[in-house]
Amino acid sequence: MSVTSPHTSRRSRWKIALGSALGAALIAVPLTIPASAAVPPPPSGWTTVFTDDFTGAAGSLPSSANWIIDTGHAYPGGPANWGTGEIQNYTANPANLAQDGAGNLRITPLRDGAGNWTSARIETQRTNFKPPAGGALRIEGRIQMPNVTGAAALGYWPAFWALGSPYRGNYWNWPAVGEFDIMENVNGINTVWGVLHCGVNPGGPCDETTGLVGSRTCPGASCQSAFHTYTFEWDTSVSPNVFRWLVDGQQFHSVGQNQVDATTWANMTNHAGYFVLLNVAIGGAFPNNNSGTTAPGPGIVPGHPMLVDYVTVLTRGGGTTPTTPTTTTASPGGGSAYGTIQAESYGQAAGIAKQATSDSGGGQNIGPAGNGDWALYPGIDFGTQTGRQFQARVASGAAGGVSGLVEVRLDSRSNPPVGSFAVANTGGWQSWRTIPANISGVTGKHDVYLTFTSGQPADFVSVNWFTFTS
Ligand SMILES: [Ca+2]
Repeated sequence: MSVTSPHTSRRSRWKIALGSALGAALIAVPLTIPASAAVPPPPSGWTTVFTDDFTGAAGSLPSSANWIIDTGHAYPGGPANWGTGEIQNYTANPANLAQDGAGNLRITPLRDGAGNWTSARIETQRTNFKPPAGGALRIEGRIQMPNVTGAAALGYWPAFWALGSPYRGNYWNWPAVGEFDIMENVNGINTVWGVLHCGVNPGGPCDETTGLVGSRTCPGASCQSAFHTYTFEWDTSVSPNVFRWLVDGQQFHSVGQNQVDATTWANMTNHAGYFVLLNVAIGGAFPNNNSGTTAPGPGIVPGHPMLVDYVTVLTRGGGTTPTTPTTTTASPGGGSAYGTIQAESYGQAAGIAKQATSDSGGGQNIGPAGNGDWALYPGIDFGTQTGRQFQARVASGAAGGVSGLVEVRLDSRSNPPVGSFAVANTGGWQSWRTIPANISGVTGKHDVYLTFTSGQPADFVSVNWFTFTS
């Protein structure tokens, strides 16, 4: 998925086949590949860092601890039509997005009686998927594309992909932050496209808005008629470093570090990492350019889901970098989660300074903060309503390529974050913006920790205040 301007060059691989295909009878063909499989154990030397097997109850949404559900026609403040010209409205309706009770997630495009399209798009809460230093990262999904071809498929655009973490909350820094299209497909063609987007748009080292593209037909059964395993690897254990794209274990595309300039490579690899997305778009630049028509075509048939058996992320090699913060004094804290919580009101903190803020409202902010720093706000009350979003007022004068995560954890710094967002330079250490992030539903009273995580040693964020909404 190119996220800003329309693709211009991925065109004319396929012409609409009107006629004979339309008259063909529907024939039920038994699947020879299991519809759902357990996530395979990590190969020797690899460690699983994220996995979702989508084994929830039929009709249930995917885990909110793992996934953010994107809705509407754009990110708040982001490019219209998700930057691609796609026409559908994304929803959190189980008709568009649900586990099937048989081990798969289904993303189903639908069209209502007025001709309006809906579908779904999700992205991982985590934005820090990257290889450990000197190691490798693997992002893998077992997916069956919407099982529809020909004129009935003209306008379908399923995708399994990843975006650089600084995109979240900014939305205007593409393609410098990097985009890995692990699996893209349009118009029901028996082809998987793998794409790297990077650098500047248009043109640049990644030939935007096309990107650096590889493709092939699916091995064995078609991409549409069967599950296939789509894999992306980022290998820093070899020189030059390399990105690889595979389908069913067969490599079909690669881009080496020596194929782009050093600054471009650094800008897409030196931030906190990537988040993973799954969606089925309808219409937009890629299906248009590929067909030479305006998608969706008149013969499109809604209701064919993309099935996702699992998504898993693995790393190999490198070492972990434990953080060993030191604490300062405690205070009683308390207060409502839904009021404005001044960042400098923390009870305990590590690596945090208070300073006068020039943000509206004045007072103080905390920071700059960097990897391993944290602040504790004890006894924050979410009450009986369910807190589902976190917003923080942040600023960053971090150097180019430096970014990190602002994370919310409850009751212990060793608990996994309930939500997070990525921050890179906002224009200066007193250039403030409010960034939202979903959190998994929270009720009751908790000790709230803000924790700061980055792959770089430099400080990356200051915080003026934060709040929660239900
Ligand atoms: Ca599964």
